[in-house]
Amino acid sequence: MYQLTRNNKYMLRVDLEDFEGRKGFALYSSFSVGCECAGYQLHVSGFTDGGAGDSLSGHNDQKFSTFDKDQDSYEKNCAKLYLGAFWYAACHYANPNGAYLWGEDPTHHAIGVVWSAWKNYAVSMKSISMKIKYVS
Ligand SMILES: [Ca+2]
Repeated sequence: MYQLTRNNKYMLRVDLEDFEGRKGFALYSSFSVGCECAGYQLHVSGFTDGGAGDSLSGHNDQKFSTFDKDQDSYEKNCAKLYLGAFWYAACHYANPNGAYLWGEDPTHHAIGVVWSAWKNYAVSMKSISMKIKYVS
């Protein structure tokens, strides 16, 4: 992703669908990912609401954290706490790589496929996709 986005400008579209068949999206006019040397840092800005709200701007400038590489700003490992891998801050507003929970499941806080601005932290999405498009 770094090689792809480092020299050119890309926009990002995040499409979401819940288990009731409702759909929403979020657009970002600028998206890029930094090099491994900088922890694959996320750069995202220019939000436009497509009904799903903004759950990604809060992750801007964060490094990518996984089970085996904690690069988030929280004292614990956000990837382990929320069963995902993402540009966690301390920890998340969205958790696209979280556990697939088939809708609402508050058993364990925020471990699902969460897009909190739209459905809060207890609801897991049926689908989420993040697509980038070349701008210039
Ligand atoms: Ca941490």
